[in-house]
Parts: sequence; C-alpha cells; structure tokens
Amino acid sequence: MKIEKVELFLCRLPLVHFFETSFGRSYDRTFVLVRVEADGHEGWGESVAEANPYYSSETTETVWHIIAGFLAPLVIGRTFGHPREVFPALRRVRGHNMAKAGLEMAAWDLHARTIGQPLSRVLGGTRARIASGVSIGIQDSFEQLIEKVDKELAAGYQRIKIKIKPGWDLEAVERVRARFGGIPLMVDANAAYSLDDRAHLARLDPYDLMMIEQPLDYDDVMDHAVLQQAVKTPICLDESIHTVRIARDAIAAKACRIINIKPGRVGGHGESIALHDLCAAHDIPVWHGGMLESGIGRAHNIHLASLPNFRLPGDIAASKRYYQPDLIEPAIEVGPDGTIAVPDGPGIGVNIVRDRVNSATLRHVSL
Ligand code: OSB
Ligand code: MG
Repeated sequence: MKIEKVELFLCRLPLVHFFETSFGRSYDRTFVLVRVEADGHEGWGESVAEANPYYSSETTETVWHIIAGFLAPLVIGRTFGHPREVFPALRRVRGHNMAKAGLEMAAWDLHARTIGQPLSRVLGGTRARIASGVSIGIQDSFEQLIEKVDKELAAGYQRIKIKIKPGWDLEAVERVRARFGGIPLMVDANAAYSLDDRAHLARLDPYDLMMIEQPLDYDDVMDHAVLQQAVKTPICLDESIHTVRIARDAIAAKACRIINIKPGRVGGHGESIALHDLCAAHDIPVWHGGMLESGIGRAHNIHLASLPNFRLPGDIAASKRYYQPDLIEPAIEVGPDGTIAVPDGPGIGVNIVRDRVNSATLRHVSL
C-alpha cells in the first residue's frame, strides 16, 4: 500500500459518567483520530493521548504536532508491503508512542480492509469473542461504589477493577469484598504510591485480589521489583511498560507477574504483538487495557485482544458505558456471559458514522 493521505481530527465527546483516577476526574474525553488513504481504501486509528499529561507525558496537542510535523512526512508517498513495517519506519522520532500508534493502527485497518479480512486475522487472533471486565473509577462515596459494582456484575462483566489512591483503598476493597464475596477483583493505583507504602500495600494481601496494577511511579521498574518481594498479590504493570525492551527488563527483574497491554502506550499493534509474544514466552499472562477510547479505538482493542496470551478479561467494555451515541455502528455490546464479539467484517469491522465524527470534531487537517 502506498499511503497517499493522512487526516487528523481533534475530537471531544462527553462521558456518560465522570471517570476519576488517582490523577484526577474527567467529564469528557478529548482525543485525536487518524484517517489514512491508499488506492481508494481508508483506515482509521485513534490516539489514546488525553488533553492533559497526567497518565502519560503525551497530550492531544503533542500528538497533533508530532504526527503532522514528523510522522506523516515519513509515511506519505511511501509504499509499505505490510503494516508491521510502519513502526520501524518511524524510528527516527524518539518516544511519542501514542502519536505513532494512532498512525500505525490506522495503517493496519487500511491493510486489513484492502485485503478484505478482519483485523483480528491479520494480527494473529485466535478467538471469536473476548472476555470483558470493567474499570470503575473513584466515586463520591462507598455507597456509590457498591451501586456501580452491583450494576456491572448484573450486566455480566467477568471482573471488576476499582481505582485506588491513598485514602480510597483498603476500605473500598473491604466493602466490595464484604458485599460481593469472591468475585474476580483487582485494583489500579495509577502510580499513586511509593515504596514507603509497602507495608500499607501488603495489607491488601488478605483480600485475594487478582493483581495490583501500577502501584508505583509511571517510569519505575526496580522499586516494583522490591515491592513484589514484599507483597503476595501479583503486581501488574501498565504505565511503566513503554516499550518491549522495558517489559523484558521488568520480567527479568521480577517487577511484575502480569502485564497490561495498551497498543497506544507501546506504539501500536506491531509492538503489542511483540510484547504479547515476549510475555507468552515467559509465561506472563497479559490483558488488554483501556483508555476510554471511542468505538474506533475500542474496536482496534477488541481485535488485538483476540490473540491467545490475552488470558485475563480486559478493560474493554460496551459503548454505552462511555459514549452515547458512540462514533461507530453497531455499538459495542457485551453479552450476558461478559464477552464481546470480535467484528468479522474487513478491517476493524465497524462503520464509522461520519456525521458523529464531524460533530465531535474541534479541528481537522488533511496532510
Ligand atoms: O490506568 O487503565 C488505566 C483510563 C484512562 C487512563 C488510564 C486508565 C484508564 C482506565 C479505563 O482504567 C479503562 C477503560 O477504558 O474502561
Ligand atoms: Mg491502569
């Protein structure tokens, strides 16, 4: 495929319910969509960078700057035999994985649509449905938290993740366990603790959590290795895993027993497959994270999560939990068994509703 055109859309959508993590609360989501064109076909990607640099140092504005100024010129007019060649072609630009991923994933969709195959098949997926869990943010009260957990369990979700931070941790877990018993439960701290909190974090051990996600700093590996010695609960890394190489080091250092894969964080599908395979070779289970994506980014995630080492339910939930309406048709739905069907049409296999993209768009550029 010879990429002829790259378009960027800066979009904003209101969230159905506010989402609060240890780094703050949001009521809406700003993101960049990437559309690429070749030989009469199109491909869509979504960059997971947020408006602010709180989850990662990238933002929607850095993504715009990096794609428009540096990445698009590296791909426009160039012929790629396969989308796995795109990430290496961007090597000259250091970091900026969220910008790279938006573009790279659009190229995978374009390729899969061009050859008329579902993206999951092109990526090496092996299952027709993926296991779905939910990520429940910090609420205004424990009563609200219990209500939310109740609602999501009733909807069929296979595991519950709750966000924690100092002051909203042990008691939240204690109350959820007391009310719902032995449900599959985990916590995500989004880097809110330090090694000084190791005794405090060890107090989570009796609650039989599936894992503690990213308790320590966003760029740390070695403190997590020390912490993993001090707690029985498996540690899962999210923010820290910026590259496949860091994952290799984290596994060698025993800094985690589980890894969360977000293609946006590591530079797209090609790097995610490499990370998935590395973890499989070391018997590290992986699961697919979420970044409150619109249906476009989430459809990509569903295809990737169909690979075999995604052994645990991911943070990929129904459209109606996030945006109403979503940018795609049909909306992503979760069955009563807590699974989501992998779309079987060409590419990401969902229709992009252009009117809705247009009304969500704050800025557009064609390169
Ligand atoms: O840490 O997994 C995270 C959302 C934004 C930023 C970081 C995270 C999250 C989530 C949401 O947990 C998962 C979802 O998309 O439902
Ligand atoms: Mg996380």
